[in-house]
Amino acid sequence: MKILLATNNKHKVNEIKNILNLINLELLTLNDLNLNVEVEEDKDTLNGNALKKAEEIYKISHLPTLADDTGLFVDALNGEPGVYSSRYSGENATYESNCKKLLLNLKEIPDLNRYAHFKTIVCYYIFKDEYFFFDGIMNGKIISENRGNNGFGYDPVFVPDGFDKTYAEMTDEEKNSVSHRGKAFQKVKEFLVNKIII
Ligand code: ITT
Repeated sequence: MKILLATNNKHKVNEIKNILNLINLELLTLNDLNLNVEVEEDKDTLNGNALKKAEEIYKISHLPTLADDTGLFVDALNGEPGVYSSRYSGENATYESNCKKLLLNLKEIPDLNRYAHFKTIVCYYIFKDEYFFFDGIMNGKIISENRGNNGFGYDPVFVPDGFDKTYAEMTDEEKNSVSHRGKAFQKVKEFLVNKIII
């Protein structure tokens, strides 16, 4: 069985491939199909963006498609950057500039109050108008400086609950075993194994 991953993010592709390592499943990327598509994430919910990405890519590829949308929700900032995590520091935002802005905005917030969570919504778009959602959340804290070189995005500033290292100080396997995306795609994996029998 073939499933297309609707993402241009190479880090995500690696994370997802490590989880959905099923014998009868061929996971294709946009790159594999030479699809140079950028879907605008203009919805105000993770579900809305995940569905939009999966549906638009399905319409082009006619393949069952998986898309995820993820956000970092910081309590002391009323849930910011949330759905707008990728462009938190503006149109030309980079991972570095986003982390920098986040740390700046949390400068006055004491350690005890730096709670945050990552949330992932995955949309699995199977046929026209037939799709399913899966979610994954990881709670943690935002530290006051970048630590670690692995991963991407806000990984260097996020310490998941139960650990004293950031996502960026973990190996891919460690991050996957506890992360928001790891949890959501484990649910996808169970769904594929149990319902579709691949
Ligand atoms: P797509 O092509 O799949 O849309 P993206 O990089 O735009 O890839 P998202 O919209 O899902 O990814 O995520 C929005 C931002 O949230 C992303 O740019 C990162 O800054 C951050 N983010 C997402 N997942 C993350 C993770 O696992 N660790 C750290 N930051 C993450």
